[in-house]
Amino acid sequence: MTLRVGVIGTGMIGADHVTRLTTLVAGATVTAVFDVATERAHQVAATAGATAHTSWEAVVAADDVDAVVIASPGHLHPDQAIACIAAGKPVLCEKPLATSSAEALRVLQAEAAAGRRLVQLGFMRRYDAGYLDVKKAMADGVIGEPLLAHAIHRNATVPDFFRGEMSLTDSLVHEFDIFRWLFGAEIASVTVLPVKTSPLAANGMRDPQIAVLRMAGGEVVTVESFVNCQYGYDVRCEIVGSLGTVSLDNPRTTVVITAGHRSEGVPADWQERFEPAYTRELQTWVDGLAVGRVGGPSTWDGYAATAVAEAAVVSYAKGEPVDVVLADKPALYAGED
Ligand code: NAD
Ligand code: ISE
Repeated sequence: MTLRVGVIGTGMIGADHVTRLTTLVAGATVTAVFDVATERAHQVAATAGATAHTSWEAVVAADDVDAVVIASPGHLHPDQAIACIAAGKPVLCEKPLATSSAEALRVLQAEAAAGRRLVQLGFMRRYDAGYLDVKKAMADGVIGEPLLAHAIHRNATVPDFFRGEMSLTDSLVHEFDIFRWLFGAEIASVTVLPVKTSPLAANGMRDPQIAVLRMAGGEVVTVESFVNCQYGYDVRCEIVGSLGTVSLDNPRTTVVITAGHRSEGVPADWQERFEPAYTRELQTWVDGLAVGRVGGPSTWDGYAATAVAEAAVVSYAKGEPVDVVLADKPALYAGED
């Protein structure tokens, strides 16, 4: 049976998800979309043969929508995800789950009260071949006992709507999730260190920044965030263990060697770098729903990552370490990885 999907938000990633669901993912079709940018919504709907609705609530309620993708701005995700839960419709909600831990907790409580998982978070890095290899190497003991990690997350530039704290709440939220997943532990505290600001930092942002994460198991992760680095999209990490290290580099591209120079490409943006991961994420979601299963990054993961981002914003303001305090984990999420 074909999964009929409604998409809320047809901006950059929403439109990409419509294209993927329409052309790359098996077993799904897009039947409904909504965006406050009406013209854009109609254009995207036309590419998929979908109906452009007049509200996001109408997408959730539509009889020809079995499941929903939320790709609107982060502060709208809680109300939209809770409406999907209330309608009993599975939802793939783009990150972040919310822009505050209190809002994220509202979604968590709604899903826990429903008694079954309906929400998967769009932490697509968990579907990236490179991160999966790193996780396997750590689990297989190849590097001995993992002790610490270094990571970088650089964007060439940011969209106009990007402001102040979004490098922590919208970009580094990926690292907050991926290191919880790699180390299999919560983040206990976060410190954001001021760095000399780039003269090319957009919108008055403090950019770059360094975040230091202390995992509950004692491991430490340093993460550089640099969202106006100019030269391309660059996401890397190295896990240091008691016997060696395992690294995630940019995917291999063509190498050109001429006249004493060796050069290779850098991905332009997240679309290029993580395209296979987005498609695998959506295919896994669709395949799971075909057998009545919701898996992948959960509402708990979305809540925990949002709580770390919130603590990072406080640390950014205070210039000191801030503990991450989490609510009790509902039984619904016990034993999930
Ligand atoms: P965008 O601004 O390009 O798109 C957001 C869209 O939502 C816009 O078209 C806007 O008009 C629309 N919108 C605004 N209010 C709305 C409403 N009430 N209902 C429905 N739509 C509404 O931004 P984007 O980069 O596509 O980001 C969208 C979300 O996806 C964000 O939460 C972002 O963090 C996330 N995202 C995730 C990844 C990833 O790697 N997983 C990458 C990019 C964006
Ligand atoms: C964007 O929203 C994403 O999620 C990208 O993966 C990330 O690299 C970028 O910094 C965010 O703005």
